Amino acid sequence: MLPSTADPDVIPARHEHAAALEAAIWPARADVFMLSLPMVRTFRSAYGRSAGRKRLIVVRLEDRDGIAGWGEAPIADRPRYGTDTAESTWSALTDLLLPSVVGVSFPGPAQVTSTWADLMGQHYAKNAVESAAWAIASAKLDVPLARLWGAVRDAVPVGESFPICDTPEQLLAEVDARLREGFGRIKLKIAPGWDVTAAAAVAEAFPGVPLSVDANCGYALDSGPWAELDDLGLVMIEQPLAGDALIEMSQLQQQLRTPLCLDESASTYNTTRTALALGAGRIVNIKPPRLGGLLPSMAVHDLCLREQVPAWCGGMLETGIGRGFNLALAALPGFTLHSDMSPARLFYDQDLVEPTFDIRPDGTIAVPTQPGNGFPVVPERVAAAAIRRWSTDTRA
Ligand code: OSB
Ligand code: MG
Repeated sequence: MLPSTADPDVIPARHEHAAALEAAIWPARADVFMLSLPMVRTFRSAYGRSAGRKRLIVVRLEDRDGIAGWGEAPIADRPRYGTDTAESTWSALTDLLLPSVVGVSFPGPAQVTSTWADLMGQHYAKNAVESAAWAIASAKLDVPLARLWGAVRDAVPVGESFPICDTPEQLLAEVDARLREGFGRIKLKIAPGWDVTAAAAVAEAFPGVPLSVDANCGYALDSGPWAELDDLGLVMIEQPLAGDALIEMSQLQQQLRTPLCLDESASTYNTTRTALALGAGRIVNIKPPRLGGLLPSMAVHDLCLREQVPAWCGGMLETGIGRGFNLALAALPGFTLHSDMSPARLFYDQDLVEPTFDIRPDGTIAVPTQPGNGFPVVPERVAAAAIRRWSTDTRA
Protein backbone atom coordinates (compact mmCIF):
# COMPACT_ATOMS: atom_id res chain seq x y z
CA MET A 1 0.00 0.00 0.00
CA LEU A 2 1.34 3.45 -0.88
CA PRO A 3 1.27 6.18 1.75
CA SER A 4 -1.65 8.57 1.43
CA THR A 5 -1.02 12.20 0.53
CA ALA A 6 0.75 13.69 3.52
CA ASP A 7 -0.80 16.36 5.72
CA PRO A 8 0.54 19.66 4.37
CA ASP A 9 0.31 21.25 7.83
CA VAL A 10 2.96 19.02 9.31
CA ILE A 11 5.30 18.86 6.30
CA PRO A 12 7.52 21.91 5.73
CA ALA A 13 7.80 23.19 2.17
CA ARG A 14 10.65 21.34 0.43
CA HIS A 15 11.39 24.11 -2.04
CA GLU A 16 12.00 26.78 0.62
CA HIS A 17 14.11 24.42 2.65
CA ALA A 18 16.24 23.33 -0.33
CA ALA A 19 16.59 26.86 -1.69
CA ALA A 20 18.01 28.00 1.66
CA LEU A 21 20.63 25.25 1.77
CA GLU A 22 24.20 26.46 2.21
CA ALA A 23 27.01 24.53 0.54
CA ALA A 24 29.79 26.58 -1.02
CA ILE A 25 30.06 25.76 -4.73
CA TRP A 26 32.83 27.20 -6.90
CA PRO A 27 32.88 25.48 -10.30
CA ALA A 28 36.36 25.76 -11.81
CA ARG A 29 35.68 23.60 -14.85
CA ALA A 30 32.72 22.47 -16.92
CA ASP A 31 32.56 19.69 -19.51
CA VAL A 32 29.64 19.03 -21.83
CA PHE A 33 29.31 15.74 -23.71
CA MET A 34 26.93 15.02 -26.57
CA LEU A 35 26.37 11.27 -26.45
CA SER A 36 24.88 8.86 -28.93
CA LEU A 37 23.70 5.67 -27.25
CA PRO A 38 22.37 2.59 -29.07
CA MET A 39 18.85 1.71 -27.91
CA VAL A 40 18.02 -1.94 -27.18
CA ARG A 41 14.44 -1.38 -28.36
CA THR A 42 12.57 1.35 -30.18
CA PHE A 43 10.21 3.38 -28.05
CA ARG A 44 6.93 4.16 -29.81
CA SER A 45 4.31 6.64 -28.56
CA ALA A 46 1.75 9.06 -30.05
CA TYR A 47 4.80 11.09 -31.14
CA GLY A 48 6.07 8.29 -33.37
CA ARG A 49 8.94 5.86 -33.14
CA SER A 50 12.30 6.60 -31.52
CA ALA A 51 15.40 5.93 -33.61
CA GLY A 52 17.88 3.12 -33.08
CA ARG A 53 20.27 5.49 -31.32
CA LYS A 54 19.47 8.22 -28.84
CA ARG A 55 21.38 11.43 -28.36
CA LEU A 56 21.60 12.85 -24.87
CA ILE A 57 23.74 15.49 -23.20
CA VAL A 58 25.72 15.05 -20.02
CA VAL A 59 27.27 17.90 -18.01
CA ARG A 60 30.16 17.59 -15.57
CA LEU A 61 31.01 20.41 -13.18
CA GLU A 62 34.25 20.29 -11.25
CA ASP A 63 34.55 22.36 -8.11
CA ARG A 64 37.74 24.19 -7.14
CA ASP A 65 37.99 21.62 -4.35
CA GLY A 66 38.24 18.86 -6.97
CA ILE A 67 34.75 17.46 -6.31
CA ALA A 68 32.81 16.66 -9.48
CA GLY A 69 29.06 16.57 -10.05
CA TRP A 70 27.22 15.24 -13.11
CA GLY A 71 23.85 16.15 -14.62
CA GLU A 72 21.85 14.85 -17.58
CA ALA A 73 19.70 16.47 -20.26
CA PRO A 74 17.56 13.61 -21.68
CA ILE A 75 16.76 15.50 -24.87
CA ALA A 76 14.89 13.88 -27.76
CA ASP A 77 16.14 14.01 -31.35
CA ARG A 78 13.04 15.83 -32.52
CA PRO A 79 11.11 18.52 -30.56
CA ARG A 80 7.80 16.70 -30.26
CA TYR A 81 7.40 16.34 -26.50
CA GLY A 82 8.85 19.81 -25.89
CA THR A 83 10.47 22.59 -27.89
CA ASP A 84 14.09 21.90 -26.91
CA THR A 85 16.40 19.93 -29.20
CA ALA A 86 19.88 18.48 -28.83
CA GLU A 87 21.36 21.50 -30.63
CA SER A 88 19.33 24.11 -28.73
CA THR A 89 20.26 22.47 -25.43
CA TRP A 90 23.93 22.33 -26.43
CA SER A 91 23.83 26.00 -27.36
CA ALA A 92 22.05 26.99 -24.13
CA LEU A 93 24.63 25.12 -22.06
CA THR A 94 27.79 26.27 -23.79
CA ASP A 95 26.75 29.77 -24.78
CA LEU A 96 24.40 30.90 -21.99
CA LEU A 97 24.36 28.89 -18.78
CA LEU A 98 27.86 27.55 -18.13
CA PRO A 99 29.81 30.76 -18.94
CA SER A 100 27.92 32.50 -16.10
CA VAL A 101 28.59 29.68 -13.63
CA VAL A 102 32.21 28.63 -14.16
CA GLY A 103 34.74 30.63 -12.14
CA VAL A 104 32.06 32.09 -9.85
CA SER A 105 31.54 31.19 -6.20
CA PHE A 106 28.02 30.48 -4.93
CA PRO A 107 26.72 30.02 -1.37
CA GLY A 108 24.50 27.12 -2.51
CA PRO A 109 22.69 25.45 -5.44
CA ALA A 110 19.81 28.00 -5.43
CA GLN A 111 22.24 30.81 -6.25
CA VAL A 112 23.58 28.83 -9.19
CA THR A 113 20.05 28.71 -10.60
CA SER A 114 19.51 32.44 -10.00
CA THR A 115 22.16 33.18 -12.66
CA TRP A 116 19.59 32.13 -15.28
CA ALA A 117 16.41 33.40 -13.57
CA ASP A 118 15.92 35.94 -16.39
CA LEU A 119 16.23 33.35 -19.19
CA MET A 120 13.11 31.77 -20.64
CA GLY A 121 12.85 28.09 -21.40
CA GLN A 122 16.00 25.97 -21.91
CA HIS A 123 14.61 23.61 -19.28
CA TYR A 124 16.68 20.56 -20.15
CA ALA A 125 19.89 22.59 -20.02
CA LYS A 126 18.97 24.28 -16.74
CA ASN A 127 18.10 20.95 -15.18
CA ALA A 128 21.43 19.42 -16.18
CA VAL A 129 23.50 22.23 -14.64
CA GLU A 130 21.37 22.46 -11.49
CA SER A 131 21.67 18.69 -11.06
CA ALA A 132 25.47 18.84 -11.26
CA ALA A 133 25.49 21.66 -8.68
CA TRP A 134 23.33 19.60 -6.31
CA ALA A 135 25.65 16.63 -6.70
CA ILE A 136 28.59 18.83 -5.67
CA ALA A 137 26.64 20.25 -2.70
CA SER A 138 25.62 16.80 -1.55
CA ALA A 139 29.19 15.48 -1.84
CA LYS A 140 30.66 18.45 0.03
CA LEU A 141 28.14 18.15 2.87
CA ASP A 142 28.54 14.36 2.81
CA VAL A 143 24.74 14.02 2.94
CA PRO A 144 22.77 12.10 0.28
CA LEU A 145 20.44 14.21 -1.87
CA ALA A 146 17.28 12.53 -0.61
CA ARG A 147 18.16 13.47 2.97
CA LEU A 148 19.12 17.04 1.95
CA TRP A 149 15.71 17.45 0.32
CA GLY A 150 13.64 16.00 3.17
CA ALA A 151 12.91 12.46 2.01
CA VAL A 152 10.25 10.46 3.86
CA ARG A 153 10.94 7.06 2.26
CA ASP A 154 13.97 5.00 1.34
CA ALA A 155 12.33 3.09 -1.51
CA VAL A 156 10.22 4.27 -4.43
CA PRO A 157 7.35 2.17 -5.86
CA VAL A 158 7.78 1.99 -9.62
CA GLY A 159 5.71 1.24 -12.68
CA GLU A 160 6.67 0.67 -16.29
CA SER A 161 5.74 2.72 -19.37
CA PHE A 162 4.93 0.38 -22.29
CA PRO A 163 5.52 1.62 -25.83
CA ILE A 164 2.98 0.98 -28.56
CA CYS A 165 3.42 -2.57 -29.88
CA ASP A 166 2.66 -4.23 -33.20
CA THR A 167 0.17 -6.67 -31.69
CA PRO A 168 -1.76 -7.04 -28.40
CA GLU A 169 -0.06 -10.44 -27.91
CA GLN A 170 3.36 -8.77 -27.95
CA LEU A 171 2.14 -6.20 -25.40
CA LEU A 172 0.69 -8.87 -23.09
CA ALA A 173 3.99 -10.79 -23.17
CA GLU A 174 5.95 -7.63 -22.27
CA VAL A 175 3.54 -6.71 -19.49
CA ASP A 176 3.75 -10.22 -18.09
CA ALA A 177 7.56 -10.09 -18.06
CA ARG A 178 7.63 -6.73 -16.24
CA LEU A 179 5.01 -7.79 -13.67
CA ARG A 180 7.12 -10.83 -12.87
CA GLU A 181 10.05 -8.48 -12.21
CA GLY A 182 7.90 -6.60 -9.69
CA PHE A 183 6.69 -3.48 -11.50
CA GLY A 184 3.53 -2.43 -9.67
CA ARG A 185 1.75 -0.24 -12.21
CA ILE A 186 1.28 -0.57 -15.94
CA LYS A 187 1.20 2.54 -18.13
CA LEU A 188 0.35 2.04 -21.78
CA LYS A 189 1.31 4.55 -24.43
CA ILE A 190 -1.81 5.09 -26.51
CA ALA A 191 -2.61 6.76 -29.84
CA PRO A 192 -5.59 6.56 -32.18
CA GLY A 193 -5.65 2.92 -33.36
CA TRP A 194 -3.93 1.62 -30.22
CA ASP A 195 -6.04 2.51 -27.22
CA VAL A 196 -9.21 0.83 -25.90
CA THR A 197 -8.48 -2.63 -27.33
CA ALA A 198 -4.94 -2.67 -25.95
CA ALA A 199 -5.99 -1.31 -22.54
CA ALA A 200 -8.98 -3.67 -22.28
CA ALA A 201 -6.76 -6.66 -23.15
CA VAL A 202 -4.31 -5.76 -20.37
CA ALA A 203 -7.11 -5.06 -17.87
CA GLU A 204 -8.64 -8.45 -18.62
CA ALA A 205 -5.38 -10.41 -18.55
CA PHE A 206 -4.06 -8.78 -15.37
CA PRO A 207 -7.08 -7.85 -13.24
CA GLY A 208 -6.35 -5.80 -10.13
CA VAL A 209 -3.03 -4.41 -11.38
CA PRO A 210 -3.09 -0.58 -11.42
CA LEU A 211 -3.36 0.43 -15.09
CA SER A 212 -3.06 3.85 -16.71
CA VAL A 213 -2.67 5.21 -20.23
CA ASP A 214 -0.53 8.05 -21.61
CA ALA A 215 -1.83 9.73 -24.78
CA ASN A 216 1.02 12.25 -25.21
CA CYS A 217 -1.37 14.94 -26.55
CA GLY A 218 -2.58 12.58 -29.29
CA TYR A 219 -6.33 13.31 -29.21
CA ALA A 220 -8.85 16.14 -29.55
CA LEU A 221 -11.72 16.74 -27.13
CA ASP A 222 -14.37 15.47 -29.55
CA SER A 223 -12.38 12.59 -31.03
CA GLY A 224 -11.18 10.32 -28.22
CA PRO A 225 -12.73 7.04 -26.99
CA TRP A 226 -13.44 8.74 -23.67
CA ALA A 227 -16.48 6.77 -22.48
CA GLU A 228 -14.81 3.42 -23.25
CA LEU A 229 -11.59 4.41 -21.50
CA ASP A 230 -13.58 5.73 -18.55
CA ASP A 231 -15.19 2.31 -18.08
CA LEU A 232 -11.85 0.51 -17.69
CA GLY A 233 -11.21 1.71 -14.12
CA LEU A 234 -7.87 3.30 -15.04
CA VAL A 235 -5.77 4.99 -12.34
CA MET A 236 -5.38 7.95 -14.71
CA ILE A 237 -5.39 9.13 -18.31
CA GLU A 238 -2.14 11.03 -18.83
CA GLN A 239 -2.16 14.08 -21.11
CA PRO A 240 -5.00 13.22 -23.52
CA LEU A 241 -5.03 16.64 -25.24
CA ALA A 242 -2.47 19.25 -26.32
CA GLY A 243 -0.30 20.62 -23.52
CA ASP A 244 -1.71 24.14 -23.77
CA ALA A 245 -5.36 23.04 -24.22
CA LEU A 246 -6.15 23.67 -20.56
CA ILE A 247 -9.79 24.65 -21.09
CA GLU A 248 -10.48 21.54 -23.17
CA MET A 249 -8.65 19.37 -20.63
CA SER A 250 -10.91 20.82 -17.94
CA GLN A 251 -14.03 20.14 -20.05
CA LEU A 252 -12.88 16.57 -20.60
CA GLN A 253 -12.16 16.07 -16.90
CA GLN A 254 -15.73 17.13 -16.11
CA GLN A 255 -17.06 14.34 -18.36
CA LEU A 256 -14.93 11.60 -16.77
CA ARG A 257 -14.65 9.78 -13.46
CA THR A 258 -11.06 8.80 -14.32
CA PRO A 259 -8.55 11.44 -13.17
CA LEU A 260 -6.57 13.18 -15.91
CA CYS A 261 -2.84 13.55 -15.25
CA LEU A 262 -0.85 16.61 -16.36
CA ASP A 263 2.44 15.86 -18.12
CA GLU A 264 3.08 18.15 -21.13
CA SER A 265 0.63 20.65 -19.54
CA ALA A 266 2.78 20.89 -16.39
CA SER A 267 5.47 22.86 -18.22
CA THR A 268 6.19 25.41 -15.48
CA TYR A 269 5.12 26.01 -11.88
CA ASN A 270 2.67 28.76 -12.87
CA THR A 271 1.14 26.77 -15.73
CA THR A 272 0.70 23.76 -13.44
CA ARG A 273 -1.02 25.97 -10.87
CA THR A 274 -3.29 27.40 -13.54
CA ALA A 275 -4.13 23.94 -14.88
CA LEU A 276 -5.04 22.65 -11.42
CA ALA A 277 -7.14 25.74 -10.69
CA LEU A 278 -9.03 25.19 -13.96
CA GLY A 279 -9.65 21.54 -13.12
CA ALA A 280 -7.63 20.44 -16.17
CA GLY A 281 -6.29 17.45 -14.21
CA ARG A 282 -6.30 15.82 -10.78
CA ILE A 283 -2.84 14.23 -10.80
CA VAL A 284 0.57 15.70 -11.70
CA ASN A 285 3.53 13.98 -13.33
CA ILE A 286 6.63 15.85 -12.06
CA LYS A 287 9.71 15.68 -14.35
CA PRO A 288 12.77 17.81 -13.57
CA PRO A 289 13.96 18.16 -17.21
CA ARG A 290 10.54 19.38 -18.34
CA LEU A 291 10.18 21.80 -15.40
CA GLY A 292 13.73 23.12 -15.70
CA GLY A 293 15.33 21.69 -12.60
CA LEU A 294 15.09 20.18 -9.14
CA LEU A 295 14.04 23.37 -7.34
CA PRO A 296 11.13 24.04 -9.75
CA SER A 297 10.16 20.37 -9.33
CA MET A 298 10.14 20.79 -5.54
CA ALA A 299 7.97 23.89 -5.91
CA VAL A 300 5.43 21.88 -7.95
CA HIS A 301 5.69 19.09 -5.38
CA ASP A 302 4.88 21.56 -2.59
CA LEU A 303 1.94 22.89 -4.61
CA CYS A 304 0.59 19.34 -4.99
CA LEU A 305 0.95 18.71 -1.24
CA ARG A 306 -0.86 21.95 -0.40
CA GLU A 307 -3.67 21.21 -2.84
CA GLN A 308 -3.84 17.49 -1.91
CA VAL A 309 -3.13 16.55 -5.53
CA PRO A 310 -1.38 13.15 -5.92
CA ALA A 311 1.94 13.34 -7.78
CA TRP A 312 4.51 10.96 -9.20
CA CYS A 313 7.90 11.26 -10.84
CA GLY A 314 7.88 10.83 -14.61
CA GLY A 315 10.86 9.87 -16.74
CA MET A 316 12.35 10.64 -20.14
CA LEU A 317 14.39 7.48 -20.66
CA GLU A 318 17.17 8.84 -18.46
CA THR A 319 20.33 6.91 -17.78
CA GLY A 320 21.36 6.26 -14.18
CA ILE A 321 22.71 9.83 -14.00
CA GLY A 322 19.28 11.44 -14.36
CA ARG A 323 17.46 8.64 -12.54
CA GLY A 324 19.68 9.19 -9.49
CA PHE A 325 18.13 12.65 -9.04
CA ASN A 326 14.61 11.44 -9.89
CA LEU A 327 14.81 8.71 -7.24
CA ALA A 328 15.89 11.18 -4.55
CA LEU A 329 13.07 13.52 -5.58
CA ALA A 330 10.48 10.73 -5.57
CA ALA A 331 11.36 10.10 -1.92
CA LEU A 332 9.57 13.35 -0.97
CA PRO A 333 6.16 13.02 0.73
CA GLY A 334 3.97 14.27 -2.14
CA PHE A 335 5.03 11.48 -4.52
CA THR A 336 2.20 9.11 -3.61
CA LEU A 337 1.76 7.22 -6.90
CA HIS A 338 4.09 4.83 -8.76
CA SER A 339 6.91 6.60 -10.61
CA ASP A 340 8.27 5.87 -14.13
CA MET A 341 11.73 4.69 -13.19
CA SER A 342 12.65 1.70 -15.34
CA PRO A 343 16.30 0.74 -15.07
CA ALA A 344 18.54 1.67 -18.00
CA ARG A 345 18.83 -1.98 -19.11
CA LEU A 346 15.33 -1.65 -20.61
CA PHE A 347 16.58 1.04 -23.03
CA TYR A 348 20.38 0.86 -23.32
CA ASP A 349 22.89 -1.97 -23.56
CA GLN A 350 24.98 -0.30 -20.87
CA ASP A 351 24.24 2.34 -18.22
CA LEU A 352 26.60 5.29 -17.62
CA VAL A 353 26.78 4.48 -13.90
CA GLU A 354 28.23 1.49 -12.08
CA PRO A 355 26.73 -0.01 -10.05
CA THR A 356 23.37 0.89 -11.56
CA PHE A 357 20.01 0.21 -9.93
CA ASP A 358 17.25 -2.27 -10.57
CA ILE A 359 13.77 -3.07 -9.38
CA ARG A 360 13.45 -5.31 -6.34
CA PRO A 361 10.94 -8.15 -5.97
CA ASP A 362 8.75 -5.93 -3.76
CA GLY A 363 8.25 -3.52 -6.69
CA THR A 364 10.43 -0.72 -5.38
CA ILE A 365 13.78 0.80 -6.24
CA ALA A 366 16.03 1.81 -3.36
CA VAL A 367 16.63 5.56 -2.99
CA PRO A 368 20.39 6.16 -3.40
CA THR A 369 22.24 6.62 -0.12
CA GLN A 370 25.56 7.76 -1.62
CA PRO A 371 26.35 11.50 -1.26
CA GLY A 372 26.87 13.34 -4.57
CA ASN A 373 25.50 11.67 -7.70
CA GLY A 374 23.22 8.87 -6.52
CA PHE A 375 25.13 6.32 -8.58
CA PRO A 376 28.85 6.45 -9.43
CA VAL A 377 29.28 7.83 -12.94
CA VAL A 378 31.81 5.99 -15.13
CA PRO A 379 33.71 8.78 -16.97
CA GLU A 380 35.22 6.32 -19.47
CA ARG A 381 31.75 5.23 -20.63
CA VAL A 382 30.68 8.86 -21.05
CA ALA A 383 33.85 9.59 -23.05
CA ALA A 384 33.43 6.45 -25.17
CA ALA A 385 29.86 7.41 -26.16
CA ALA A 386 30.68 11.08 -26.82
CA ILE A 387 30.29 12.37 -30.36
CA ARG A 388 31.09 16.00 -29.37
CA ARG A 389 32.74 17.64 -26.37
CA TRP A 390 33.04 21.17 -25.01
CA SER A 391 34.92 22.33 -21.94
CA THR A 392 36.02 25.45 -20.15
CA ASP A 393 38.55 25.57 -17.32
CA THR A 394 39.30 28.72 -15.34
CA ARG A 395 42.53 27.22 -14.04
CA ALA A 396 43.94 26.52 -17.52
O1 OSB B 1 5.26 11.05 -21.74
O2 OSB B 1 6.03 10.22 -19.93
C1 OSB B 1 6.18 10.52 -21.12
C2 OSB B 1 9.58 9.25 -22.35
C3 OSB B 1 9.99 10.34 -23.09
C4 OSB B 1 9.17 11.43 -23.20
C5 OSB B 1 7.91 11.44 -22.58
C6 OSB B 1 7.49 10.37 -21.83
C7 OSB B 1 8.34 9.24 -21.73
C8 OSB B 1 7.98 8.02 -21.00
C9 OSB B 1 9.13 7.17 -20.52
O3 OSB B 1 6.84 7.65 -20.83
C10 OSB B 1 9.06 6.83 -19.09
C11 OSB B 1 10.41 6.48 -18.51
O4 OSB B 1 11.39 7.25 -18.62
O5 OSB B 1 10.52 5.42 -17.87
MG1 MG C 1 3.67 11.35 -20.36
